[in-house]
Amino acid sequence: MPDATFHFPPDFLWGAATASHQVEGHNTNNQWWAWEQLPGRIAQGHKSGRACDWWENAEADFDRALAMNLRTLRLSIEWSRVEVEPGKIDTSALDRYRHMLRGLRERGIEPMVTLHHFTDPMWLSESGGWTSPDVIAYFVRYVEQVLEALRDYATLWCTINEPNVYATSGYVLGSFPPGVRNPGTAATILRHMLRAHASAYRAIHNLQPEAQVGLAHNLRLFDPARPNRVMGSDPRDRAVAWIQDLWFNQTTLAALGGAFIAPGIRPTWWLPPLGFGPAFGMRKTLDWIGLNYYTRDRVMFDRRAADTGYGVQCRTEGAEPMDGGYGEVYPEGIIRAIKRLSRFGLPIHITENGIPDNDDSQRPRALMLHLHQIWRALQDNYPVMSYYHWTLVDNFEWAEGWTAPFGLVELDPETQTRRPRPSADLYAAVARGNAITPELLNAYTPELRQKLLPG
Ligand code: IFM
Repeated sequence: MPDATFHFPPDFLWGAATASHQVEGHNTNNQWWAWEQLPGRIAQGHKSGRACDWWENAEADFDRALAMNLRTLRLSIEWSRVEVEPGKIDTSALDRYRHMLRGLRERGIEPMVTLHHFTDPMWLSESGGWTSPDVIAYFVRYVEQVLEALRDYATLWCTINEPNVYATSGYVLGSFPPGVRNPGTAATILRHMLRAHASAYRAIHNLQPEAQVGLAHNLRLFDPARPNRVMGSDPRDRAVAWIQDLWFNQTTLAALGGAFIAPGIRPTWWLPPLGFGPAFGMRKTLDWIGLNYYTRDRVMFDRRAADTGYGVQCRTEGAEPMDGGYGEVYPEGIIRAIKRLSRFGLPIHITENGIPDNDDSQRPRALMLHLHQIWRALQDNYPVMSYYHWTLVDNFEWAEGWTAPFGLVELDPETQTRRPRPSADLYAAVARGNAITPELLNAYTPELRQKLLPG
């Protein structure tokens, strides 16, 4: 008789992930705040406004995290609050962060601190943002200030969240500020972000030798859409899926592995415009790698879609779509992504995973299925250290505004009223028992229970 409970390792960390601009409120000094004021940029004209009011009272949500038995919380530092003008540090902002981190520690919650999560100070974006290599030194200068102020309260650092999403959304799709559509510039941005990560890695270790430093990569899977009797899948679809993966995943992963890096807009004579250059200084700049996993795309060749590498997304027949066109629920993808990242030979933190689902009709089941895949990965000895659910409380979802609620806890941003969704209870139960129990399987995924534990 198999053990009917799926246990996680005793030191496995259960957590939730957030980001400064999405939760703090009134982050008026960054490029996102300015972008939100422009008509037509954010769904339904929404604004971040007070967000989840964390600048005033993050501690009430820390209590909620504790009540859910979470042992870690991922939050980010807002560069635009810390460095209000070039070189001008606001020590009261650092005091507030110190207070937050101390508050987490007092609750027995280990902070994971992200240093850049999509937002830039206005002074930086007004001078071209990440297009100039000067940004690397600016970023390191800011990171050093943060380390000096906060190193007594955190050792788990995430340098940059999803450089691939920042570059793609802001400079290929144009859905994030500055709304540019220029793949060459996107490659430059990505290159500078990855170099900034490497420099920040070294700066952090200089100031805190025991630091554990990583980067969160959003790994979206790209699979060919149409089957082919002879070759398994349509070769044209396979080619475009490969191209999209090359840009979105492999460019970043290869650079982090020290192999090659996208050249950016000004290729030299020895570096062809669409080729890659050696990634000097990138090797050994990770103590762990972060996986943000949400979904996969089924990609079909379309000769009119030059902007997206001649690939368009299509629906998988029979797949369960997430709310708001966010893609399909594809839990098996998380184990594929874990396997891919395991090539680094480093600890893996699942730094984000979640689903937008206002009425919580899909989240409990999706959560269970993803956690079961992670459990499977652990059985195969993949070094997964933690799981951070995105997210604790509904927050400001960038271009989607408040229309894509990812929270375990529902939030009314007007009144700041919170109401735990059923999945909050489920997640609290998993974290409490450090396991998926047969009772939980029965309650949330009876078909999985039947498959795994028949009878
Ligand atoms: O809300 C975002 C987060 O800021 C970065 N990763 C994906 C999440 C959901 O879209």
